[in-house]
Amino acid sequence: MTTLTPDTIAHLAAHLERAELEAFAVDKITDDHPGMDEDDAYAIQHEIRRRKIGRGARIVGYKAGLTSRAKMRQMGVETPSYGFLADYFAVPDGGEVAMAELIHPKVEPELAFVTKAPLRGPSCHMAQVLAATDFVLPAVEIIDSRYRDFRFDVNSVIADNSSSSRFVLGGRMGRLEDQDLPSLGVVLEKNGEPVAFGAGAAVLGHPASAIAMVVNLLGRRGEELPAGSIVLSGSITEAIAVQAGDAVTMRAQGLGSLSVRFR
Ligand code: OOG
Ligand code: MG
Repeated sequence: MTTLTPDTIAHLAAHLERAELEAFAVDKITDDHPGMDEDDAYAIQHEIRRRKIGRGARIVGYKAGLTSRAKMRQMGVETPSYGFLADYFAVPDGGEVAMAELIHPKVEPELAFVTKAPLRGPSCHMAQVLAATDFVLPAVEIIDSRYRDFRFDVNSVIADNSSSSRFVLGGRMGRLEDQDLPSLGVVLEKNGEPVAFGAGAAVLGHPASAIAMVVNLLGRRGEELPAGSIVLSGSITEAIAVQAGDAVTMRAQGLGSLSVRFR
């Protein structure tokens, strides 16, 4: 049940999307709307998605957020969430991100699932996710909260598309038959120094659980996850802040590596 009026939802979506497109920080929206609930927050996020589609953007998939203890602890938010991924968020492996387009980005090592069959909630199980997965790939998500000082609560961050900003896929396609995802190790390096480490189990015990969670939350809104979607698992480690001049590499056990630079 939403508590905000359709006008307020549209206004807040326009406000947060402008902050994204013009790269400026804003106050968290729950300061002015303390009574808003999770349904309001997703309604705002979906209104941002609708605005982008209206301008010709394509939705290529979704991302799970706040699915590891490391992330929950870092952000002080304990509720996993999702956001959408638009086509222009994608950065090629080895590519460059212009700091001028972002506010205060951070990088996160994740696993991307690419689906070959549609998935529908509300009772999607991890096993169905595995059956519908074509392959997995290492991914670096670049998050960029539109909120001042990267500080928010659960409903503010959901409305802000769960801080989605850019993502990089790379490395090698992994077939699930060959993978032990909970024990798959990852290393994140910044300027050649290892800065964060983890294994797939950090994400809800098994990264496929995070994909099931996204499908079930989409199902609550009557939406299915189409075949051919990219879904990011959520960060395995805490997120690492980056600045102009930084180079970031993710290494994933058996799945190669990928890199991105910030200028
Ligand atoms: C929210 C998004 C979190 C992840 O992988 O956990 C996220 C945030 O921390 O800004 O993308
Ligand atoms: Mg993430």
